[in-house]
Amino acid sequence: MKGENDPLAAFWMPFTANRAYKATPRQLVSASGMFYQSGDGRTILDGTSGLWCSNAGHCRDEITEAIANAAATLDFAPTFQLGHPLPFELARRLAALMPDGLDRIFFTNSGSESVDTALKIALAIQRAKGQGTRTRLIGRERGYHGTGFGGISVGGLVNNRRAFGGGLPGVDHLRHTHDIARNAFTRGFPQHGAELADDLQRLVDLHGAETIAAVIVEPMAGSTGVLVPPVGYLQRLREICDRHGIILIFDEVITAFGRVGGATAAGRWGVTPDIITMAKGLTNAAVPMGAVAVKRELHDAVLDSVDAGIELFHGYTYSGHPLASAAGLATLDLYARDGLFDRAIELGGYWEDAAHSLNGRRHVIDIRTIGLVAGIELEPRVGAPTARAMELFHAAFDNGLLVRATGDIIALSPPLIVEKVQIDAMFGTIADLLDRID
Ligand code: PXG
Ligand code: PLP
Repeated sequence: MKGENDPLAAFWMPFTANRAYKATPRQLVSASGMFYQSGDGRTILDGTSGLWCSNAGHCRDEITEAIANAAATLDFAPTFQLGHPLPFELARRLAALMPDGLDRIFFTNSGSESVDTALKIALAIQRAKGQGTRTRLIGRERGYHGTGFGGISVGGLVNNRRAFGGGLPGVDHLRHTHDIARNAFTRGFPQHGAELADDLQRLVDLHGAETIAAVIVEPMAGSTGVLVPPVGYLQRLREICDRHGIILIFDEVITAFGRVGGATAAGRWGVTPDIITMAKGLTNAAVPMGAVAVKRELHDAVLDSVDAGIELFHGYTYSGHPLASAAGLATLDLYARDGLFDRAIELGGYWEDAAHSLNGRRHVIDIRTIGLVAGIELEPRVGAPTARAMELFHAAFDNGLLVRATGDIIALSPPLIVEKVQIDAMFGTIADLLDRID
């Protein structure tokens, strides 16, 4: 705007307190491996893989080169009624990493688009199977499924919903599984709470199975503050879905690509959903891309439901974009070559011990760990919930460490290339800051 002299004003930043940020801007200007460089010339250890996404570490040469080659060879080509080689190849590679049977892949550009795509595919599947009365979608309290209208409807975070009207009709929610009273300071899966999956049976009894298309949950809820599923919980959800013809969607936007060990949480934890959503680590976040994996027989039901013509009226201009596909292929190569899906398994014990060493520190009311993820829950400051974690986030950044703050929880999810000394540095910095922050 004419006369405006704040160079930061024009960018309306996502999920940001814009006025506060612009009063004290903190910027990242370059990255390599485990580290960012800040605008004021400091080195910042990345404790969060960016936003849970740069799983192989930053600016990996193999990925950068693949993107550059793709850009110079075929900058863009439509995938509506045409095609180009890379997404076919990436889909095949991705299908091979998915749990058995989930080998049909739809490409999107983000986690939010993957969620909306998965919900629409679930509705299309039910209709194709002659179950057109099944239009209800079930999410879970404290769930995060991105910011599309579908995602916020099934999501369970009140701030993400309340400004935006009623959302999709006919949505209901399971209760969340967070229970500090019974499960505080658990390592791995909490013992208590499998019975919360019976909420799905309660909703079936309330609404009738013939109205319910799908249930969507994060196998581990990340954004809301690292909620690890209770022992047996996901298995029980699977059983109830099977009993009632409900499609089970795992939102693996965070958990896929090595975060909890293995290619997916579904594979690692031995519970197979019907649909998996992914994004983030798929391309190491170097180019935006998401994907949805669907069980072949469910995909086939949709294809077989029309005699000729388009089977699914859905897609994005950039579905299977050449640069993203190239980045995805290079990323999967890197994960395989360097054994990165094993890192969370190899380092899990060390990580867990390091995180739980904060047990007993001031303000800490719970610590949760799984794979290469940790959630450190702080006692909310009286009269100012979330302020303490936000202060710690800023102080950590100023002390050379990037963490995530969500509510009163500090979340950590470093690149899978993290070394033990860096793990020590992360929890050491946090320990010092906990002593210093009121
Ligand atoms: N589903 C899940 C489970 C997610 O974690 C999305 C969908 C949406 O993805 P996109 O690509 O549309 O943002 C996510 C994203 C955080 C944080 O700090 C988490 C996400 C995004 C930004 C911040 O926890 N998760
Ligand atoms: N809005 C308009 C006017 C469009 O023409 C299109 C795509 O052609 C879209 C939105 C959707 O964009 P995208 O395919 O990138 O999601």
